[in-house]
Amino acid sequence: NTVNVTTLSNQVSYCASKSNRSTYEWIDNVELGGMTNATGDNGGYEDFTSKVATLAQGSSNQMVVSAGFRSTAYTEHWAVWIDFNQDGTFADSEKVVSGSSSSANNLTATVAVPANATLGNTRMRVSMKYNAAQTACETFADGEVEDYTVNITSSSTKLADVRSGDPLGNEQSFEVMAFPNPTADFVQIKLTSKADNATYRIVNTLGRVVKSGNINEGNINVSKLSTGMYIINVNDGQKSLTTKLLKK
Ligand SMILES: [Ca+2]
Ligand SMILES: [Ca+2]
Ligand SMILES: [Ca+2]
Repeated sequence: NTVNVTTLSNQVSYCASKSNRSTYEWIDNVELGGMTNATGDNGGYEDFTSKVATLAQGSSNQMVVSAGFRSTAYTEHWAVWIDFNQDGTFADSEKVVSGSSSSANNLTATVAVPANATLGNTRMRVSMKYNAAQTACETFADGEVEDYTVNITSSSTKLADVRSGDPLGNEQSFEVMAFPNPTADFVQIKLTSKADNATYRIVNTLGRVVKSGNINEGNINVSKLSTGMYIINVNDGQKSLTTKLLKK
């Protein structure tokens, strides 16, 4: 009798991660290790593990990521993990890229491969989340997640390609801010998103709109409002953003 034994060496499964909405922002480009993948809105998650980036143990590699925006550009937080020890989990130490930007340009970052990374094919997760930093297994509101394959090789036969782009930075992230706050007479409303024609409504605790207009008008006179707490609701043409205002 013959017994055939099949060894499932790389049959690890990974946690799920996705966004619930990618209508307004999505990942539109990923480049690493000879692999390039320009895409559109993939519905919050896409399995691109048929795409393989080749990286050598101990090497330093230029990576490109890029956001696509429907119209308004928002601050997006980026994170990239590579499962270097092929154990099926993305450890904190396997996070190779992190940062934030509201640029739609190609953004560059450097990916360092440990000298003891396990050889062969493994998983890379590229995550872009609106307005806050993400974890590797998170389902979040807005943004996109794409999974790829990375082939770890023992030696580098060529230098890593040098891609053009802007360095991925660390942009401060808030949706909407009112200042000064508290205020007695005037307030200004500031967004991190680059909306051209955002409108605001100031709503009292009874839910009544006491003032409204376009945020580009500059100083908003609130001197006639009663003292107390208000909600400022901003519509940037796509999303509804809120913050609180205390009237002195
Ligand atoms: Ca995409
Ligand atoms: Ca791992
Ligand atoms: Ca882009």
